[in-house]
Amino acid sequence: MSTELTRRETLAKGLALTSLLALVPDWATPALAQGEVEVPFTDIPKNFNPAPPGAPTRMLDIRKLSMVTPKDDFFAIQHFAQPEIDGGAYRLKLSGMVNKPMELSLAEIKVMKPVVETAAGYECSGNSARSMEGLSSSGKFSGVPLNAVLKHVGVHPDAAEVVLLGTDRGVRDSVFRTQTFKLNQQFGRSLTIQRAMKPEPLLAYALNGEPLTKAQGFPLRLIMPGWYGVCNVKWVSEIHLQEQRYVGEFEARWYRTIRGTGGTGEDSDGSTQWEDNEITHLNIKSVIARVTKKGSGNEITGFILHDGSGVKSVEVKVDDGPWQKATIDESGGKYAWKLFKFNWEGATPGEHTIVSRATDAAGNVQPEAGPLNKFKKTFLEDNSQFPRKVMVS
Ligand SMILES: Nc1nc2c(c(=O)[nH]1)N[C@H]1C(S)=C(S)[C@@H](COP(=O)(O)O)O[C@H]1N2
Ligand SMILES: [Mo]
Repeated sequence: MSTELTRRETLAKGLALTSLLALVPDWATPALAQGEVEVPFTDIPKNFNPAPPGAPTRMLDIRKLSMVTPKDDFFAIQHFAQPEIDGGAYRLKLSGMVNKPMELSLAEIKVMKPVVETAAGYECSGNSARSMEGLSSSGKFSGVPLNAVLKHVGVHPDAAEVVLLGTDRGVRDSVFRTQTFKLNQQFGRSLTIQRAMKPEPLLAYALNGEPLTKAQGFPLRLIMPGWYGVCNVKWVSEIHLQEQRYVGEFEARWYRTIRGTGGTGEDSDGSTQWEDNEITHLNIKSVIARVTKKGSGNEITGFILHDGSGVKSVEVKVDDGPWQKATIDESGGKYAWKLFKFNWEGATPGEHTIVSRATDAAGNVQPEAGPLNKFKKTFLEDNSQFPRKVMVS
């Protein structure tokens, strides 16, 4: 009883953040493939609804896991109302330290070369167990590399920062020392010119071969493969080049993680160095998404979010058993999420706890929540292991 309450309270707190608390029916069971029998999770809060009809925020029901997330299941989240943009009237403004300031129509952008398709898997940096890890998806984005557009307009030699501004804006509290201001702010994120000129950043106009929907940033968005969702600016209206650093709300204030290195991670002992960490590359994370009956055993399936630099292993642990290697499916491409499977033999009837952990090529091991929380003070970038409870019949 009390555990249930605690979990609900935690969930409510987390969801308040994204204004997602929906008191609607149970989390519907996803369609199973022919002959597939679900081994149900017992840890999904009763009132948890990942996609309330008409709600601007949508989570993926992770039990519907597939290598390519269908466009209507793709998660969606943003800070302001989703702007309605007329594709015909749309113009992308290129301003600031460019040789030829200009405005490009969607048709002009769509004929630019090269046309690149990149499969990219990402999550919101606020994704965690509180949202049942559903603020994540992986899809095939196509568009034109940002560097092609920048070369087209010509970059001034002193330009150091590429600012991408969304059409969306709204009134937000801005805190300066002891003062709070109500300011009308536009969503914006920036990249250094070095990062912007790399081949990966993509100005995407399509997802899975279809034009972006309004929720996905129609008509044009940035995709930073291997980075957290916040970097993927939707509804891009202007790209502005400047010499000084961009310090907008969503760059310099909101999307920072307070992280420690060294020592024990306790504030008081003085040996841990604390710093504000910019939210960029995805931290290695694996999540168990579904369990099904398979022959005499059960099959555990999940996904891995990563920064594209390689995943060394994923392991699964059942109850107090040993860590055992799972099989990784990397067929989605370098920056797509990876899937994993584990054959769970000899499961006894009753409730079990199963958990996964991934290790990336650099040797970073997905941490347990306890140790992670000692070194990370803010809630963003929670890549902790997510133990799940299932009922075997
Ligand atoms: N213009 C704009 N782009 C935005 C945001 C926003 O509020 N405005 N939110 C960001 C955040 S926090 C995330 S996690 C991703 C979500 O991308 P998705 O809705 O396509 O899944 O969009 C990013 N791009
Ligand atoms: Mo996000």
